[in-house]
Amino acid sequence: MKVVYTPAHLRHDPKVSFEQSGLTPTFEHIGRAEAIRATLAADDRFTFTAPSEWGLAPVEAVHDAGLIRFLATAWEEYQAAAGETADVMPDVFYRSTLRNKMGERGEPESIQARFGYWCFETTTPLTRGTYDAALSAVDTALTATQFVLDGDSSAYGLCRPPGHHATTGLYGGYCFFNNAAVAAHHAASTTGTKVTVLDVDYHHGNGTQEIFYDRDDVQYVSLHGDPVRAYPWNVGYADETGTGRGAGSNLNVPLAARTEDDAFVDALHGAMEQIQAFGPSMVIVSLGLDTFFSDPICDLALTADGFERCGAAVAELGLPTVVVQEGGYDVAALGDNVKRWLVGLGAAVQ
Ligand code: SP5
Ligand code: ZN
Repeated sequence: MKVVYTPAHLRHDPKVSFEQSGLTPTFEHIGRAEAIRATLAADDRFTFTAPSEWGLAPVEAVHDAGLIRFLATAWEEYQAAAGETADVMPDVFYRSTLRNKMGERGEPESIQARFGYWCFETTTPLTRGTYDAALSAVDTALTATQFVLDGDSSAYGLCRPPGHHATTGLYGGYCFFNNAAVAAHHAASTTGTKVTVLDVDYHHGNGTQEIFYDRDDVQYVSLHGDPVRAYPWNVGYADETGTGRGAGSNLNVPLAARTEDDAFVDALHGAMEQIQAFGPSMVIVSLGLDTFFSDPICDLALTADGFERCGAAVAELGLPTVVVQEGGYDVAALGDNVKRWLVGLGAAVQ
């Protein structure tokens, strides 16, 4: 199996974020991707390749031009306005209800206020090289997708930063550009066929859901911790099934705390019936390993064996499959957990 990786992710180097009423070291850090790289590089079933450069057009096809423009220059603008800062986060959020009877005014002028216009929470610091790293993660997902479009049965994009929380016009949840969504749009639009994004990260992929919610060419299917008790709290409920042309092409499966391998694999098989009914030409997996029993910020209870069973279950679909990296924060186990999932899918097969 080809692994698409680039050290460009090292340029996104957050150290501290504001979470649960205090400053904490970031759970999402460079060590995550480096742990995965080291484990896969030591196994000759995986062949490493660098991403090619795709430019901005595939990103512009999915994201608001204003968000892209903001991320491209925000670091420099903030440094010029506020002086040397390492990790930049908003302190005032844009809320449309603030102006209520006065109506929308749109993006504010000051760079401080613009952070709160384009970002939805406080755990996603912007650092000096974040924009370049985020674009390289998109390139990584697109390059893996191209290998599969060109005939490989599967490929893995070691994307960092992750992507599935980024919506059309908002970043957050450690995500800047939605790597899986850019890849899915690229595959669906260039082939004229249907594509499914299957999201098995612990957290609901609110961004991917929002991007495709009214479309009938990309199905979004997600298994995740019930948002009644889990981030991103406001999205990810079972009654969100799509709208307009997209009615019926969104499936959320919220799961109980401490869900174990058997129940998760059962839920995955149930979701796969909906994928078969949709009839995609390709599956893009948003792979989070934060469903692991010892993940520091999540509460499901999967094991490494369970991850291999999940990969094997997805292989039963018999569809070309692109796997893109999302979350997973037990760094000591992360490389092995990714490897087990990919081995289950069929890492030894081209
Ligand atoms: C890509 C991805 O996995 N993003 C996840 C973003 C979650 N960020 C906030 C999580 C807050 C969890 N706090 C739980 C503390 C448990 N002790
Ligand atoms: Zn997650």
